[in-house]
Amino acid sequence: MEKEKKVLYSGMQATGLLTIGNYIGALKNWVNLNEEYDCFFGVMDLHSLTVRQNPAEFRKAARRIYTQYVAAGLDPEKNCIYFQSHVPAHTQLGWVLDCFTYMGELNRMTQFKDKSAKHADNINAGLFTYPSLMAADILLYQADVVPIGADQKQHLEICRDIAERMNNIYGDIFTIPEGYFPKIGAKIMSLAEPTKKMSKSDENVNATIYLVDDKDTIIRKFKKAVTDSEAQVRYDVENKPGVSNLMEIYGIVTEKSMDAIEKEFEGKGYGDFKLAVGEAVADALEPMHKRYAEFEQDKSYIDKCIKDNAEKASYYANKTLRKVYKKLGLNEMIR
Ligand code: ATP
Ligand code: LTN
Repeated sequence: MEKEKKVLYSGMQATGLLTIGNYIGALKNWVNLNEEYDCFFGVMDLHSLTVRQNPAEFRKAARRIYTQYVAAGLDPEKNCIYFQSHVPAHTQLGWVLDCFTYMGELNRMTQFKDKSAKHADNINAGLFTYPSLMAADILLYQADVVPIGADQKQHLEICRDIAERMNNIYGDIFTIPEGYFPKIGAKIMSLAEPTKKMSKSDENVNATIYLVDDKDTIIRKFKKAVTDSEAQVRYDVENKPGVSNLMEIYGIVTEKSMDAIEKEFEGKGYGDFKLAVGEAVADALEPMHKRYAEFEQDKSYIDKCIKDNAEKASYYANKTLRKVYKKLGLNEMIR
């Protein structure tokens, strides 16, 4: 790869409805990174197969996430945004990396333990080897930087270990990626249980603000958010997790500090505060809703982006894959 800029890689699983947690912790921070990095953002549909999906819903959800990336401001002409399944090199390298990943390493992954407990009737081999496919995603593009949430740290560590292991045996094959963790908004909490992460797979729809929610729904959900009985807007994560979470959300969308928010709501009740948070979030999401609706009206623009970027991603991915195959001693294809 012509490495004028450093390469950045990230992605999200392709299922469910994106939440403001995904937006604040990931998507929002991805916008404009393309000025500093060559950016690749995947819609990780193959990873989603580790859990059973309804085909029709899955197809729609993955496309919705792609469109939301673009509607949130990621320019598909400046960022390579693509479906993981459109680039076969991911599974091809994934297999190779499986052969360099130890069972003991995979056994330690907390996501594997959590998801096996949650889906006890479907503990499949894909769930177990999930991290080596994720390593392939990153290493195919020779990524330098990988912005991820704290929950993905262990997966990045295993990716680095696999890459170092192969570099030690075969010489320089892969760039060793660094994780990048957002400082604020790294963990938006559930509105119903503010000591738990807001998650798109939460069954309680009131716990979560989805990016597709309209203004009334957003305000209604914030009104229901769990707080405390002190009736004072004060930032104290330990003793007031609910209020502090709302303050963080409000602070991020309005760019106000926690001090400024405390002053703004001095002497006011939670009713006023929750309404203000709801309105601010709805206003922040409005431009995205507009753009999303436009893309839905005319699907051809997104179609073209999906096609062009799959080709672009394949070009870079295949280059790394050919290099790996060659280093490993696989015979080259005769053309
Ligand atoms: P699921 O519930 O399906 O596990 P999720 O909502 O936790 O999904 P992921 O697809 O695992 O979302 O994550 C996509 C990105 O969004 C990751 O970078 C992750 O760290 C970030 N993210 C997810 N939830 C939050 C949250 N509550 N606060 C901040 N960032 C989040
Ligand atoms: N495992 C991640 C999604 C993911 C990813 C990646 C993130 C798959 N491949 C490569 C960064 C880089 C998740 O569950 N959020």
